[in-house]
Amino acid sequence: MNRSKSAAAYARACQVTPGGVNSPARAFGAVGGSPIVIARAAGPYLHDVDGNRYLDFVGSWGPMILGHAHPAVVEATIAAVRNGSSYGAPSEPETELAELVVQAIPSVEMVRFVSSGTEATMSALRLARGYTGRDLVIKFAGCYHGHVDALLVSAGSSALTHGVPNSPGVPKGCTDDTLVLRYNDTTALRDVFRANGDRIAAVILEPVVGNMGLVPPGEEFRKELRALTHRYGALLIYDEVMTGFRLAYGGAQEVLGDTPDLTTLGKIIGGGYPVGAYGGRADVMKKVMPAGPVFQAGTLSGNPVAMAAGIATLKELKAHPPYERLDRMGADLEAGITRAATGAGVPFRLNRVGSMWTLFFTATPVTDLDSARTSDTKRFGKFFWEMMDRGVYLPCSQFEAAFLSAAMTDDHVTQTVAAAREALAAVAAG
Ligand code: HOZ
Repeated sequence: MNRSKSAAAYARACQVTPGGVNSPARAFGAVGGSPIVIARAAGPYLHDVDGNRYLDFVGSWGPMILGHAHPAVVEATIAAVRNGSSYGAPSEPETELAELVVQAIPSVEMVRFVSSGTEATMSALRLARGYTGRDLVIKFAGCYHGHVDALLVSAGSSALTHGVPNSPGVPKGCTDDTLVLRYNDTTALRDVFRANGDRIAAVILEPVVGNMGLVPPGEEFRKELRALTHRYGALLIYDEVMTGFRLAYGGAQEVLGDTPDLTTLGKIIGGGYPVGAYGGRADVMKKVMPAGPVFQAGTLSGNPVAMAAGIATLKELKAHPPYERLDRMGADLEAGITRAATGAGVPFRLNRVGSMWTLFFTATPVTDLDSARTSDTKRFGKFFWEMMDRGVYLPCSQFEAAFLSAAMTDDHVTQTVAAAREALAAVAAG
């Protein structure tokens, strides 16, 4: 495949932008080579500046569940922008999207829109601390909650991919109140609550992790999280920036049957535009300014064009729920890749929940960051490029989740399995 125009465009970007990208997850640092530069996207496909077409399993890292340039979303945003692109004053689409979110997720009684997932988790954390009057927060190694200072400790996603799970520039004071535990480690959770329970403001986690690769939660772990936070008066925050409206219309918490106190959202609720949100129990949300004393603000929060894209996306998901079909296609993909990897003799674990999945190059069950790190990332890099050469675009890191979109069909799954069969044979050959 000729990627010379992408290489030139990337080299040009590197002159004026650090590392040539506006977010490190895109930089291909973990798989070698330079990123493809995108010219356009439609349905299940990305098209690069060289004219190559790729079946897209990244979907902008999650938002594009309907596929790219879905007609309903395109029409809604064009109509919205004709009415002006930002007001800095209340508008009805903000309330309409809030109502859709509140109807979809029973634990979310009120919601506040922001402009990114990072802002959502940062604000949820401040609110939890303001509400409880406590400072300590528990996070889990390998979970990623955006680039919030207090949570940039043992972080997943591109922080992990690029080897800086604890970034320079984060003052020690910002993370002194952050306790980091192993994901799925119920015993450690009990111990920490026993020692510090009355000082813990919140526990934040991805209820299904996407940011160390896909890692599901254990049943006992989840039950204990809810029980301990209740017992000690701490808030349970589900970071559903990736899983919200992805694993089900009501997110991971619908699938798991859980009721967190606060939920953070992003990605899908913006339909491909910059939107984040945090919401939850009304008594907690009423502490947010101007209803309450906890300050949080944003000029572009509730932006009307982004709201229109979010509304169109959620309405489409509600009218034509793709979740069963996505899960079935995910199961077919899982079965096909499992057969291919077994046939190739490559040690692997394939984790999947609904339309999110990760192929780990390890024989160890992947349940937390340490087990994720047993993956052979060189093999992953080889697999990634072999798939690229066969027109399949996967996340460019072992420590990310891949996403199916509703624009994909059974034929796309069959094509991907065929590509994986060849790619895994090449990986096995070394
Ligand atoms: N939160 C995204 C998935 N892990 C990464 C997106 C980015 O950093 O650009």
